[in-house]
Amino acid sequence: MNQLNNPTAQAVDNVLIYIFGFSLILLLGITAVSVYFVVKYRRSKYPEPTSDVEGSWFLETLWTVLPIIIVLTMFWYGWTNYVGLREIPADAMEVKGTARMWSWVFEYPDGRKESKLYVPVNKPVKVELYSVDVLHSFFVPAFRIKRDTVPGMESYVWFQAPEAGSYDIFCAEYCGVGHADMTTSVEVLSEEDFERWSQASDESGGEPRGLVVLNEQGCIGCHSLDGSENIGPTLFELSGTPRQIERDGQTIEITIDEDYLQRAIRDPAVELTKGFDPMMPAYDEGTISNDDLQAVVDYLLGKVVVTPAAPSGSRLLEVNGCTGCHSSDGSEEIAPTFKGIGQREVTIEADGKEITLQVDAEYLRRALLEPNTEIVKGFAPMMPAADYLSAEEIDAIIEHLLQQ
Ligand code: HEC
Ligand code: HEC
Ligand SMILES: [Cu+2]
Repeated sequence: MNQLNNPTAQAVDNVLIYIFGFSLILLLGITAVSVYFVVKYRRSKYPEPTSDVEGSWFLETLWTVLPIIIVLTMFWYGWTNYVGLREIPADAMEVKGTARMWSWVFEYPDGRKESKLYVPVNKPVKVELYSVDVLHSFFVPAFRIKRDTVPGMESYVWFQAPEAGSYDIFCAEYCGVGHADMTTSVEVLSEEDFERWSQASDESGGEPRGLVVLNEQGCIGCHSLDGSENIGPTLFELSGTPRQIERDGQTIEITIDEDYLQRAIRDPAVELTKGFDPMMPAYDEGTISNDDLQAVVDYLLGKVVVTPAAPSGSRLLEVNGCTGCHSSDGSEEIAPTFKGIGQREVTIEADGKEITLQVDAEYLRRALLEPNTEIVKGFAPMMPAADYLSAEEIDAIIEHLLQQ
């Protein structure tokens, strides 16, 4: 990988090469001299000691001072580069990285959560590290960064990715069943891609359906949404507004309501808004379905409150680490699989008794919030209580699981 612009990797590599280089020179040099003397002064040639050297101030000083200097340069070089690894550049972007059994979750300042770490290229990124349960260790070999996450303690690393691409993230803690499965990646995006990614309204938010239809059908080409008149009347604040319309050659006054709007879209030529030409095309059911028509009308009447869409269950399972222990393909290494969970009977152990029951919403709620009062038979009580989730998130997960 291109090491330019990869400051953390450069720092570590330089020190490694420096220390390793000196060690190699000393190893080879000392070994060579030893071998040379062993051969030269072998017993068959010199059965008795011949040297009468009393000592040499010069040599003794040299081989004391020189190694001290070399070792001190190693320390100095290592220390200054280590300090560089701990000093965050001022313009660094911050992401919170949380480890849990057995997955990573990355949380952005706007609250967005992802199971992969998305970052822009050539920008310093600070990852604040936390653990909610046991020791884990955040390790990205490509950037030569590794740091333990300790429950109850905050730590951090930083890096700057030199090229767009995907770089492995591992958990380097090996004392437990699942750390080795905690693999994910740093997804380095170009600046434009990252911009697009940040703006992409993920599952939450997004445009109301009515507005989407208005845009898709080209209504906005003739109608404004801000009060200004165009080829057609503005569609701003229509609810309860009086209108002069021409019907059968007569001008009458009406108040805009749902029925009127539906007629205005399905059969625009029948009632013309006074002062406008009959230019609006009719939109039949083949063009705009009844549902979409309703969405448009609701939107125009201001009935649509833009609320974030309900969080999607499958995404919640991923970003909250549930899929780190639970599979959806039927395999059961650490925990029961989610496959078919909505339809099955489960045998649980509670208060020392075994009970078999049908999985339903109530059972799932208990399994999520008090996982250790009823233990699924055959599994260890290792499930963490999901009490850090909001009520809506819990509902969304339960609904999603029941459909599995
Ligand atoms: C080619 C231009 C054009 C397009 C495209 C168009 N309209 Fe119109 N629309 C008009 C004109 C002109 C009028 C006024 C004359 C009339 O009532 O037919 C009008 C009237 C309306 C009215 C009645 C407004 C009022 O204040 O009385 C509604 C509602 C409306 N349009 C909705 C829509 C919707 C929804 C779409 C897209 C599905 C759409 N229009 C597409 C030109 C257009
Ligand atoms: C550390 C691993 C781990 C994590 C993380 C985890 N679980 Fe579990 N889960 C288990 C184990 C082990 C069991 C079975 C033992 C028990 O009942 O406590 C279980 C049981 C369950 C059950 C009951 C399953 C059944 O077959 O009756 C549900 C539902 C469940 N988990 C949902 C979740 C959800 C949702 C999340 C994420 C918010 C999650 N789990 C996170 C380990 C985990
Ligand atoms: Cu781990």
